Amino acid sequence: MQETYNPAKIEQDVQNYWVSNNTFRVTEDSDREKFYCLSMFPYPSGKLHMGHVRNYTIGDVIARQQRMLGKNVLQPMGWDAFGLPAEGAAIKNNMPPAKWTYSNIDYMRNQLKRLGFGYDWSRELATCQPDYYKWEQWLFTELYKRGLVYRKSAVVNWDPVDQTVLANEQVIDGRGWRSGALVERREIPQWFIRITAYAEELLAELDNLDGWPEQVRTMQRNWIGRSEGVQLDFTIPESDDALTVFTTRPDTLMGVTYVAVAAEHPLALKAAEGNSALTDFIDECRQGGTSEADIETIEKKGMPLGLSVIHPISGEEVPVFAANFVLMGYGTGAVMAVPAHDQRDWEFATKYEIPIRQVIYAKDDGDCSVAESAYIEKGVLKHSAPFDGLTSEDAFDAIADYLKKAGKGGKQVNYRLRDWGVSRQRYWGSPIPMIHCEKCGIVPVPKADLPVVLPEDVAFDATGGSPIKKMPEFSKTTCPECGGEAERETDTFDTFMESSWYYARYAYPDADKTMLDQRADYWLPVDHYIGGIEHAILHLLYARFYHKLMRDVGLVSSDEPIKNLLTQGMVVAETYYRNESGGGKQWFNPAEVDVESDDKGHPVTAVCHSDGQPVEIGGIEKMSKSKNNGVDPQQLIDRYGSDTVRLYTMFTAPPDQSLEWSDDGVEGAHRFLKRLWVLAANNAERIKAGAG
Ligand code: OV8
Ligand code: ZN
Repeated sequence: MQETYNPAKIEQDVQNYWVSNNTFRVTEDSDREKFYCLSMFPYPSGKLHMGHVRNYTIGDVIARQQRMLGKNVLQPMGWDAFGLPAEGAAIKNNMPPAKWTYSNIDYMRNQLKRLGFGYDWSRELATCQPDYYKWEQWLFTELYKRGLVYRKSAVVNWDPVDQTVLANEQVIDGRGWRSGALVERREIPQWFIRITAYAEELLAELDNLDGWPEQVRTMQRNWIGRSEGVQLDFTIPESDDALTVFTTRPDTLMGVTYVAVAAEHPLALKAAEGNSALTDFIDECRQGGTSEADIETIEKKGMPLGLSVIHPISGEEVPVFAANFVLMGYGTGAVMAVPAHDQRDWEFATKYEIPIRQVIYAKDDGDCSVAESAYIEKGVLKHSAPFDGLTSEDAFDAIADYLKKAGKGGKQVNYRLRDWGVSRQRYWGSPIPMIHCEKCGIVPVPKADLPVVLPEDVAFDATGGSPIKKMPEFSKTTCPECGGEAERETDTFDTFMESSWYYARYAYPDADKTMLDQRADYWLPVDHYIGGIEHAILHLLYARFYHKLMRDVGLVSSDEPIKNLLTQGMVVAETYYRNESGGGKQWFNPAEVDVESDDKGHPVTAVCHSDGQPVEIGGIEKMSKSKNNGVDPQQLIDRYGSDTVRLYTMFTAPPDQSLEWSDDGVEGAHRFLKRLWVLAANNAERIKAGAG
């Protein structure tokens, strides 16, 4: 044993030993207790960041402990390889996304190996490989046959200058990321998977996931958002149609003073014919992004359609407004408005001088005035004949019954959860395996013709639009049913499609006959899953949903994919900047500044060492490119070795809490390992004897 600590040599020797002995390779063994330890697989974005190092170190420690307990431990690794960043890089570097992706994978795989994580590399997968995405294409066609997949118009962000659809993250302050043009909302046909058919089960089983943080379960519950309410119809005069709305507060029904519909609502479009002010307003409403956050932050605006609908109980005429905060894709595209008892409605009514009619009063005669703001509490009904005197709770049932008897509505359970829109008008993703035939309509690609392979050798033009949308070699095909000329779907899947089932495919990564086999049932569910809290809702909900879909087509027998979940905390660090003349900020990496700290270790002053001039201290934030406060793990590995980096990340903070970066802490971890090494080297004989 050497006397000085030489991590580069030790780590290399040990890693070579692991490779030649297949130390981490595992097979199914029904005589041993299995343990499946999984860390969220990375996007191959270029190189590892500290968040990855932390995630994978935590996972490796758990895996190692379980191995020491004698279990048959599976710990795999792979690549979440599709997605928008590869397209951005392709445009910037004039390189096809596939090439960029595969070269990043090679670099990052080496980094993971250098960090010494105990992965079974024989199971490695990359989601951009046709033999991987083939199976989600196949599942999609199966779901289509079962009525769980459908196509319907939905709004997208449209860049009128680049003439292309933008992803939500490409819309910045309502403008296109490349062109800077005001983004418009456009409706185009898109593919959906009916996750709402599983809403009840996805919600109910959260109660059994006792190995999950309560916080994550609460977030999923809120996202699914089950609410009990009433659906009811306002009749449209001189028409057979009704305007249907859903409300969780039927007790306030007699206080409705207007109804608001989406700008794209058929009623609004009809009213706009020959009404130029309304047409202009509808056009204006089309501007701005489509995300929920975009809608929440816009200034609420509306315009009367110049028509009324009939209140289902009072028979009064109620004016209809088009409003920019009501979206066609959400519910029925229409909402009843009760300004006295809903704050948003109150503000809207005040702005447009619509009457505010109070119908709920405090039970205890307390203050319930609606002069300054809405009164949103429950209470007792007034001005609501024939329901006067009822409590809100009793009125719920009474009004629901009344509507039911009148054939104008009734109780309904509603979910906030929407069906999962899986089509993206982007290039770097799995092609959606559908064919459009003029004669036969939509025809799924037959299993024998799968996968529909995404062409990898492509060039992007200046607009950044998807190249396969302009490639007849890709889109022209023949109809599997009638043999006539047909068009392929050129949209691709949301990348959450790939990450929703990769955990199962690791059990069976090289299979080419079926999506999964009984090996998946040996390894599943994942015993411990480790990843960032940013995936608390979408990824983890889609993974649960996919698992149930795979169960229902007979591929797995468990109900839930993940037994225990650990959401790791962020890696955070101090930020440093200078104000620029244009109002922006220039951010300095912690490695570029010298800091004076007070006796508690808090930085007091900082100077940039290249020019000796001061920089501002910006506070502690998540390590990120935009604030330039990231510490490159590779530099630390080169300088101290992997064990120092791993030891430091494990000892500095509990896994689920944020880890505040400290260079001194890394030094300390390194000194500790050096001392430990010397201690062991000096006592090598005694240790050997003791162990023997
Ligand atoms: C810093 N491919 C997806 C993904 O998130 C996962 C898939 C299952 C949907 C790092 C950042 C400072 C975690 C992340 C994830 C994993 C892979 C990052 C946590 C945020 N963070 N903390 N500190 N640099 N891929 O490549 O982005 O949540 O668990 O590792 O991350 S990823
Ligand atoms: Zn046909």
